Amino acid sequence: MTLGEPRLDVESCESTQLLVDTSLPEGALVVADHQTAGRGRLGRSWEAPPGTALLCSVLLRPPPERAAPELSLVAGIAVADTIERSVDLSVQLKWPNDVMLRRRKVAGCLAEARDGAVVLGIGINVNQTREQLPEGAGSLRTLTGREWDSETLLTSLLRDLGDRYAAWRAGGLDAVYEGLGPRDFLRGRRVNVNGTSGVVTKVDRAGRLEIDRGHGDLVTVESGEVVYDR
Ligand code: BT5
Repeated sequence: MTLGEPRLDVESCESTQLLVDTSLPEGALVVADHQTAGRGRLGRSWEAPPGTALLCSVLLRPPPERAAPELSLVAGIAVADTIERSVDLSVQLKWPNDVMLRRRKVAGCLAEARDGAVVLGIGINVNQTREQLPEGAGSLRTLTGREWDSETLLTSLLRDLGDRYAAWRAGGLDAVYEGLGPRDFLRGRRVNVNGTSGVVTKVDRAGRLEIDRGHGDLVTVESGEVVYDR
């Protein structure tokens, strides 16, 4: 599926998520150089100095039989595809929506339902210096030692997201699982999610986190905040 048409480019906005007009066709894109109130999940913020990051939102209309929250995982897979091909380093996905490179968060994805559609936001740290990044974060620049062109990354991202989204539409998470399972950052790590503690065994084919509470006592978690041992 082709994503990115029509496209709106802005220098500055509160959040690209708010600029997506949900009456536009599927694939509509908003790209910003800077956000004054970039959003993460659960009311958190997403920060990047002007001109340093790839910040975009895409309008999607998933079919009713698909679980729309899975789109943040689908987006993470596409971001990982793009970064791996561009920088030639392997990328991990930290459930549910963080993209990790060399154990640092290099991108985040946010799927928000609006007017019966989904506004999918993606932020990739591209050219921030270490001083410009929050604790625990990395950028392609800090992690590879050179600067990267955001527009080239965006072209690649739209293609990868279009491919992964089309596969997911047709076959659900199972159809893109090979891009998720092997990249699982949390597998084997001791975590606490919403009060459940144990060792992560996997992200399952329904997109849930499976945790071993000890001696094979497995539980699955649909959503939540992961605290993990580094
Ligand atoms: C996310 O939320 O990771 C989803 C981020 C989505 C951002 C994109 S940018 C384009 C579009 N427009 C928006 O307004 N949003 C989307 P979450 O898992 O809640 O992570 C947020 C947390 O990550 C914050 O509380 C910080 O601790 C941390 N953080 C903030 N800015 C960051 C950055 N640039 N890099 C890495 N971590 C960051």
